[in-house]
Amino acid sequence: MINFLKVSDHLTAKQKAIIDKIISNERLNTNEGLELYNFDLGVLGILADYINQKKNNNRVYFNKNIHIEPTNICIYDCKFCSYHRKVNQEGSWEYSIDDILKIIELYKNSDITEVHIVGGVHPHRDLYYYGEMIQKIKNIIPTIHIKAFTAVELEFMIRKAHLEPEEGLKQLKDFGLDSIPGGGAEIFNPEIRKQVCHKKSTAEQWLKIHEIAHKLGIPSNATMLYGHIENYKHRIDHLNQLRQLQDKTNGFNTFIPLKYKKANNPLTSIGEVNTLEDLKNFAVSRIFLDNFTHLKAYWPMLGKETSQITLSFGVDDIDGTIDDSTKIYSMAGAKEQKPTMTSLEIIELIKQAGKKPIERDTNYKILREYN
Ligand code: V47
Ligand code: SF4
Repeated sequence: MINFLKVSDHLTAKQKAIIDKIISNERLNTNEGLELYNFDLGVLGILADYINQKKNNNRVYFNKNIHIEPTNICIYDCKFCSYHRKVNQEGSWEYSIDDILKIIELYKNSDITEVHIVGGVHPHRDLYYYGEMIQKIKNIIPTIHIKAFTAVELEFMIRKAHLEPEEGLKQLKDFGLDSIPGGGAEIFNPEIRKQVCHKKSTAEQWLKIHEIAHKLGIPSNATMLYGHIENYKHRIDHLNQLRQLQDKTNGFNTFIPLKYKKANNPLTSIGEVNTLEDLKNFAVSRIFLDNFTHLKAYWPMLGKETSQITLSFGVDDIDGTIDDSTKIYSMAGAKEQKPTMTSLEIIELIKQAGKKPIERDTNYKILREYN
């Protein structure tokens, strides 16, 4: 399948050399990674699919989860964020621990395997508050996997509790934290960070939290917010820093490119990148991140149709059934305003793409295969 590309007249010598490296399983350097963005989209798709098939065969994973956003109150004011509010500002909300436990009670006898908890960085809530929250969730459903708090939320709640990151993460693990979601990474480049999220955790802090978590046996995900003011160089630099940490720890489960959505935030006027750009970005990520097994398309944001197409561009995971409404994207104009998909719908969507649906747990243990 790949060999015909070697003789294609449409490829430059540089591109042919890159394809040779991919076929021989050699790592691409950052210049070669950058060159990937100049490839024809069809060629990129074939290369990304080739790598994905080697890593995951025809499998496409999903899980059964719920998302809870405890609050949109946040001390930061990221320019791409449509969701954050200050304390007492109109449109702010905060669920109490009891409110959250009432939601959890609804799922006591269901077959969800994961609770994903991400929200704003509340000025008055520290590690002990969130520790109590996750401990009480586990009291209600002891087998549930708690994937909670971005590195940015963690960095603040641990600092507020006057602890060092390692001690803080140890305590959260004891409270019941099982893994860490990938948010807060945005784009690691300091100049871009200064312009879009200048006050919050630095790239170094984000990477350090994940590194320590991995050392403590807490796996995590990684994200990249793309399609705003960054350029391709910033994206490859971001992927490279993730690849370096993964070499060191092997603690990342999956990489999730997050497409910037433009509604109701200060960056609105720059608009959104198109679907072809999304597909290119998924394919480049799949090819460059040779030490990540999984690549996730987050369907509530991309929409069901685009997510289905990404399955031919290196993606092997389309997240979960997400049995509630997550506001961080709907407020930014995400495709799915009320994101729910039943397992049957997800299975059908994967099968239509010619792939094999697999229900997984958070750490990619296979729970059920569908033919
Ligand atoms: O860090 C905020 C992003 C992230 C916008 O680990 C936006 O499985 C697009 O952590 N347009 C938080 N994105 C979400 C997150 C997450 C989501 C899905 C799966 C997982 C996982 C983690 O949301 C933030 C930021 O990058 N975000 N505003 C926006 N306007
Ligand atoms: Fe706060 Fe997260 Fe929004 Fe930034 S993206 S303002 S940290 S809620």
